[in-house]
Amino acid sequence: MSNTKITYEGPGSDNPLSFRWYDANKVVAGKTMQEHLRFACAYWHSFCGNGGDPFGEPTHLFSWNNTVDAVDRAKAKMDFAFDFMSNLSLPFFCFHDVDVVDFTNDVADNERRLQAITEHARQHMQSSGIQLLWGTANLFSHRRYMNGAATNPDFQVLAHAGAQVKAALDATISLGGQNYVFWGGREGYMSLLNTNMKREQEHMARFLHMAKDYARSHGFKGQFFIEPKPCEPSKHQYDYDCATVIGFLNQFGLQDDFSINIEVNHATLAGHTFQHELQVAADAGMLGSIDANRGDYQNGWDTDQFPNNVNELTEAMLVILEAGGFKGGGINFDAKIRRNSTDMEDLYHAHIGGMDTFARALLVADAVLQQSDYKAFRQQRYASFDSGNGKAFEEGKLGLEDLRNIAISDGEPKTLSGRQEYLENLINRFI
Ligand code: XUL
Ligand code: CO
Repeated sequence: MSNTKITYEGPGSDNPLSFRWYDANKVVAGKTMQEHLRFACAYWHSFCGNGGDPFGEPTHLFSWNNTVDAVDRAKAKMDFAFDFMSNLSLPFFCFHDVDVVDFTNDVADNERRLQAITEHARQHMQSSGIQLLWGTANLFSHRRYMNGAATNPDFQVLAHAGAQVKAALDATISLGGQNYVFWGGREGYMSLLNTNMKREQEHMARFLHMAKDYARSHGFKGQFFIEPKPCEPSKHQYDYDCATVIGFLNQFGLQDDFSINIEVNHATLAGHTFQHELQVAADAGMLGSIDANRGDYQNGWDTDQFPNNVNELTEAMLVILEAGGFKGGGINFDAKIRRNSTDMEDLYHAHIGGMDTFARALLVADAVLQQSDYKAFRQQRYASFDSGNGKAFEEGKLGLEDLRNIAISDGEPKTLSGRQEYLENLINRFI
């Protein structure tokens, strides 16, 4: 597969190794598809995920795993990764520190390893043109983080988290990374009986300020993203959903530097639709980036499957387009092929499917916005606030007694349909 360049062949193609909808340079709503979508490959799933699950050993066996030296092994993996991403014309990638090179318990040795692989990444980035959408530190896999990282009750664990974030920020900055992500998988608790929630959250805020101050003083101009998730692996995670994160950022003075990276399957685990979470973030001016995947309707955990539902993604693209796009971010495929998808072709099919589904959703959403009365209907629904007493209410010119008097003088409101089925049909009309 190493020289298989995937190209756009159009909807009529029967070639499974081609794009039917993603046409990178096609202009939609004033920008190319590539500029709108800013696709990124998630290093951890595509090049580290081995298909193992709690019940079974790895099924995805990579040749580089036989290389003994850690940095050489990491380089072999990276050579493959850039080949793969180039074949798919993926413009960005995202990584955790431990995805790109294996870590030990030795802080200084880990820094050395990360610097070595960062140099290798720089060469690949220069020759391929692929850029870093965001970097991050894995503060949840090592056993020392079992009680949290920045929220750990033991300061020495927090110090280790700081060392890792410093090194990951150094790598991100030196590679020209556009953003930096914090996903707090273990920043939460398993039992409130042993947890001081207030103190832990204050520690997290202090830690985030330290990271931000360090990065800013080392020239980092990008956005920091918090990635909400309600649970798993912790029973309760502090970054539960977008609304919770927005409250936290505002409470601790982090709102100017941080916005949100919204993951589809995390939204649904929180009991929300993905588009709900997008809208909450957009309304707060914090729609930073997205982790694209999908969950499974029949179970309640993070299955991280590749996106394939045009209808749902069209609702998401409507929010993204109306918000004016992402605040520095893009669409990172935080998704994995199934345990029994064991051929390299499967990884290609997965990304092609995800990219095509988003491209098609973009086209449909743009058509809904441009060619239907979707926008006009939504505006008209609130028309009673555009003039008269409704306008006076919005401007803060009425009191509660005024509402009472208007209720009497203007009588019983008309019954006004929300037209949900009509609007749902609009999406199908343009698919
Ligand atoms: C876990 C998850 C992470 C973050 C980065 O559910 O989504 O991979 O995206 O740490
Ligand atoms: Co994610």
